[in-house]
Amino acid sequence: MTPANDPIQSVEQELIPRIDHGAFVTVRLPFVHPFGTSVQVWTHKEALLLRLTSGQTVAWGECVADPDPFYMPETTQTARHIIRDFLLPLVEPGLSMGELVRRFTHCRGHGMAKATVENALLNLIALQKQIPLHDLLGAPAKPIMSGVSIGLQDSMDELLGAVAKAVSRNYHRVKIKIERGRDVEWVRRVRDRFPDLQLMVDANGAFTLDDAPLLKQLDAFHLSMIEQPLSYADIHQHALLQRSLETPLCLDESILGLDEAVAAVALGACRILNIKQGRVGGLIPSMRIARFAAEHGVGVWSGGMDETGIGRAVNIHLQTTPGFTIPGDTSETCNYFEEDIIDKPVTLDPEGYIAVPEGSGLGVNVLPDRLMHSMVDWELIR
Ligand code: OSB
Ligand code: MG
Repeated sequence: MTPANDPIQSVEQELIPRIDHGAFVTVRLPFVHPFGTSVQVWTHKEALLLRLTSGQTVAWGECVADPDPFYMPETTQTARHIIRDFLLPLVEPGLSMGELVRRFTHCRGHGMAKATVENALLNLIALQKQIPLHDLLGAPAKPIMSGVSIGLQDSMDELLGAVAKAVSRNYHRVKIKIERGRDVEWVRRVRDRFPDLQLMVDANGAFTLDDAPLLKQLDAFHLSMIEQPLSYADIHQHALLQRSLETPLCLDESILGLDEAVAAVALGACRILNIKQGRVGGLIPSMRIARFAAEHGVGVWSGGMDETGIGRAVNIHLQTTPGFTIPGDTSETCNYFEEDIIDKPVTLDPEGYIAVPEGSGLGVNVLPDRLMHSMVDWELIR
């Protein structure tokens, strides 16, 4: 494809405007229910936000890192350090976004920090052009499929109740977290009660290859996939496990960018990829991974990080782009927060679809009073 008709090349050619000010704002929003995984139970979303101004335009980017390194090595503090001391110094007016993303590769890892800057800049460019972010990404708006990620529950009744609620809302698929001891029997109970539900599980790396016989029992429940059963560095072990399972494996934590996606697909470590744009360095790297996956018959979906409305809107815009054919972890705002920091909370239509927010940039607006209410820290940059 020539740049004119290749959406990835065309977003890479977008030029960075002059940046007048940058600031970090940290917000802390209580979850409506604690979110339990095999690695941590989170009771709050503490998010680092990057605020960039250019003339009259204010654009936000959300860092998906948590304050702790339990899901991924990055934290809100490492991201702040990398953004302030290594990434923002590479941002120059007139430089193309593609060139910036290439410059970022000099800094190893830190995909969450990179995505924060990339997201804020793409949002800024879209706002200045007065077009929605999905247009900048070269994709028309369309209804986005919904999916909910249900955390580990204390009892079977609570789990069945949470799944029943999601089913009544018409979510397109339901994901339940599993861990050692809350595994096959828990899945069996959900499957018995909801025989036709598009159901999947996510272990966040709780198992090892020695658990292959246990994981094999999950084949009986026709799950759409098992997400990250083994640890984050175990791409090869996932390939060995996938050979012994009928259920597709999906990698989340193991995929830091296109290189890991290529390795995983070459090894047969998964048949599906969870692309969290915030984990792989942003929207442009996500579109590259989605294109690679489509060329190799690998399904992709957009993961989530319990983001505030800023990051959630970014994930929604990403899902307008080619390749995102499987329902992701994009669910209603009310599953996470009583009050978000933006207007236009995410809701589902009666068929379970999510509308892309209309308007320039992300199409959602940060509400100053909500922001002040949940702000725990701020810092002017330079
Ligand atoms: O493994 O996908 C995960 C949230 C935080 C960290 C890791 C994960 C998750 C989720 C929730 O599953 C996704 C969401 O609802 O945003
Ligand atoms: Mg996951």
